[in-house]
Amino acid sequence: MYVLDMFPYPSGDGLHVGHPEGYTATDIVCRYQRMKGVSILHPMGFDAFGLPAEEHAIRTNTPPRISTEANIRNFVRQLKMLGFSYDWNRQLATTDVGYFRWTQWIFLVLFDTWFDRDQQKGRPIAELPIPAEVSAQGELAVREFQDDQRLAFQAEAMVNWCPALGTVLANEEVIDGRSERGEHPVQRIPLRQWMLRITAYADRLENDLEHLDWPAGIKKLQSDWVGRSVGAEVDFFCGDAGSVQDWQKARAGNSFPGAPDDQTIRVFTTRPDTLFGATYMVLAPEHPLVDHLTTPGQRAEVGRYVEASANRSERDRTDDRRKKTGVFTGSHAINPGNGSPVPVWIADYVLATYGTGAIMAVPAHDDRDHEFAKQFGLDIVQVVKPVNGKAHKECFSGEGIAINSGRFDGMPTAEMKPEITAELERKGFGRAAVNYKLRDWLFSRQRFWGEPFPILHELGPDGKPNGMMRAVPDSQLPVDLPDLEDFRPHGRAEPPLEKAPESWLYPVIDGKKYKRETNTMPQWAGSCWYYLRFIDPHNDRCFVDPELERQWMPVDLYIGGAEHAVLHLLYSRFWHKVLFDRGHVSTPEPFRRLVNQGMILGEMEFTGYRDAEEHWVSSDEVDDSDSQNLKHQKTLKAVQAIRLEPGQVEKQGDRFVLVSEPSIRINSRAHKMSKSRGNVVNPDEIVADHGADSLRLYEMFMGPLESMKPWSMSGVNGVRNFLDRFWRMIVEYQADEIQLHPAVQDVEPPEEQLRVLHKTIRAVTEDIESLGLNTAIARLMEFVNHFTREEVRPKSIMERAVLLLSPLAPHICEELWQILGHDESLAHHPWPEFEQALTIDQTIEIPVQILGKVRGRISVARGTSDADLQALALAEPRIAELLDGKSVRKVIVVPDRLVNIVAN
Ligand code: ANZ
Repeated sequence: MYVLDMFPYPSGDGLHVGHPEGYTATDIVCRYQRMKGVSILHPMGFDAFGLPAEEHAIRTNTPPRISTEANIRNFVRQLKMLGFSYDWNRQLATTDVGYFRWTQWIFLVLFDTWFDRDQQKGRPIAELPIPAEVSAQGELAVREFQDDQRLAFQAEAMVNWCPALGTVLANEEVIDGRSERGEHPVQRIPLRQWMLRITAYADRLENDLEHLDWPAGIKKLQSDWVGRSVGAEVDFFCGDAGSVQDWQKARAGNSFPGAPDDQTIRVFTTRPDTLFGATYMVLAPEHPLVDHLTTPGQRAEVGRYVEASANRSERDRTDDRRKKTGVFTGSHAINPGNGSPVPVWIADYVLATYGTGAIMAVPAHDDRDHEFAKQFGLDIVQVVKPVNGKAHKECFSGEGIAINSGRFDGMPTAEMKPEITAELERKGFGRAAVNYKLRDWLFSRQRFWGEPFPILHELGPDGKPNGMMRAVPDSQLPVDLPDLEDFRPHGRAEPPLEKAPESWLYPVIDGKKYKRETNTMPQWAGSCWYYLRFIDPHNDRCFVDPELERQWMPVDLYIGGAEHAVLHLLYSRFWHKVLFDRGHVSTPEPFRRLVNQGMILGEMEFTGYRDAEEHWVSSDEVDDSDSQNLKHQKTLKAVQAIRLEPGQVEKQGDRFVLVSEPSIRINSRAHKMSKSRGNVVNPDEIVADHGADSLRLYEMFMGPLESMKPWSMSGVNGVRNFLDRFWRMIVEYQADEIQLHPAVQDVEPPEEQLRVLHKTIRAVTEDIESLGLNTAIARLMEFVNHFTREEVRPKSIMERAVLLLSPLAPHICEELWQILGHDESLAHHPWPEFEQALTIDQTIEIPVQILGKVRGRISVARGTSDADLQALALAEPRIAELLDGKSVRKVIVVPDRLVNIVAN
């Protein structure tokens, strides 16, 4: 069984209490499964490239490797302190040269692969069919053709360039035109970048989700991220009014051209059925036809608009709260549905990078178009009405029945979509089309602390790169980072590695001089495949031995935070599929089962008040000036409620409210832990004060693994108390000597006690299997409550209790195991078995019905015969009373379940 944690970024702050949450859960599963005799792979490593190390390096003027390694040492110390049973021989960091050598190798697999759409499969570039006209142009043309098809390719991309940070930023890192870190201005500039063609795998990434045992929410997020949209492409004529008929004639006979010319605006729509309601069109400001279609009178205004939108991020442009802006180009196009001329506008709510970068606007049925049309006084024509009702006055975006649509009137939306698409196809005006939200993955960064690309640029006669590239030969991997005196960014969109020594920058290979690629890979690269390297971490011949890979893959259980729902989990699935297609791994998916741990919030900030009679008062009723008879309390009551009702944290707006009892809503809130709030809990302190087992146990006891829950110091005290009681159930101190408690005796247990034991074994076993770890602990607490009251605690029962607790609290249990007389660790001792019969209650309560209504209950021994059940039911006093004077027609008995009496 392969049990994997999402490996951490080794930040300078050390472990956060959020880390041990998932790590404890997987550790419990591993310890339990080992005791069941299962062979376990449970590794840990570090995702160690990334900005903070580099920024720390710049601030302190030390190479990033030094601080990274110090941070890793601290993380390892903390992880060991918590007793996680990792196989430390497999420890790795993405920054290890011996690791990123293989990250570079996998990059070269991507570089060597093209995607065959017919086979839906990645194949070696050598197998790419070359069109005759390309081969005719010679070797250079062939290589260019191949380079354009590779899964790793270079392209000019609009990027968010932040001069102050000296790097390109992801869209998520830019807020209102400024960098999230430091709030520096960000510009949109075109830059030659490495891209990975993840879009080729869009359908497979979506379809293969179906077979994964992942939370439904994560699957939906991934599916939305891929964002498959089915619809049609439609061409609108936008040339000279006089030549529209020639254009239409040329199109007749099913000739929809591969690319539109400058007389044609091509749009993508998911609602071809609304074509008759398209009253205007919108081009993205970057659309290639903007210049061509702008009339002289509009030129100045259009120019200003295009310039202004260039600096807005996509996220900003599609923010629905922003007022819509746009300008008229002065031109018109012809609606191919009804032949009407429609004005062509440009507006930044249409993105150049989605669909065709142009839309037909249907203001009666699309909210954004509606808002735009209202603002600029454009026509709004209803073409769909609700199935049962009149056409809406405002915007109706649902499906319904066609109106104002010529021969399609009366047709339901679902029927009209394929009908009108087929008609457009016949006329050569359109075709069915699919679009994806997923974009190709911008894969290069202008930073120092990342994996160098194993790519060489050929030099032209002028000594500058001539645009041709080759892979660094396998024998020359890894490409290590050079020693750089100065690795800080410098305000130009140029990577720090440009300042590397000549010998690094211009290697000579096979007698030929090249320039190295100087971008580095993003932090995501190393985490895309670390789970494979864990299987065979020291192999220097290949990235993983195929035999071992087949034995361990796929990962059986992967636990980590939900913040990785899309990027990491999508990127690694993509790489895995490429490796699968190329025969390097044996499974199409890497992670069979995924579980997200819930976020741990800071301690509740208690803002509840009680009046003099101890009644809760809402905080806005509190008059601070008279605090005489009001007590502002951080009471035990609130804290206990968290402990006793795990998961009972309710989200209200942006805060989390705890409901302790149905009638009382305690006014308190918990926030995400952050340095600025000062609510961060340090695991080192918890372990120093309460012990590692208390931290492990508390993290599991807070609530269901997957729920968000607030930290509570009194909760930690609570589990520590439990561990103390567990200890004292078995151990006693006599004059500083630890010895077995006198109640622990080598005797045959009575059945009563065996029943408690076997029920506990069963519950804990089932809870661990289903990751219900909080309830497993609750069951052990009940066990301790029972046995601390017993005068005699048979040793064989105490031993099994220790085994049951051991996956959760291994340190204290190993101690107890020794005290109970064992020399060897319990880690591989067989897990206790339960006897089914002993786990079932002997006396059960059975409902007695009269004519199907429950009228009474009888307590009987399990397995009581039908005849006895019938007799007992009829004799039950309340039933007998109700039956008085009636005649019993029939008695239906379901053994151990129910008795139903038919009487009238
Ligand atoms: C006409 C229409 C009528 C549309 C209607 C919707 C509703 P999804 O589902 O996200 O794929 N669209 C197309 N390309 C666009 C672009 N580059 N920028 C902004 N919007 C674009 O969305 C597809 C719909 O989004 C398309 O269908 C188009 O508007 C718009 F009642 O066309 B629709």
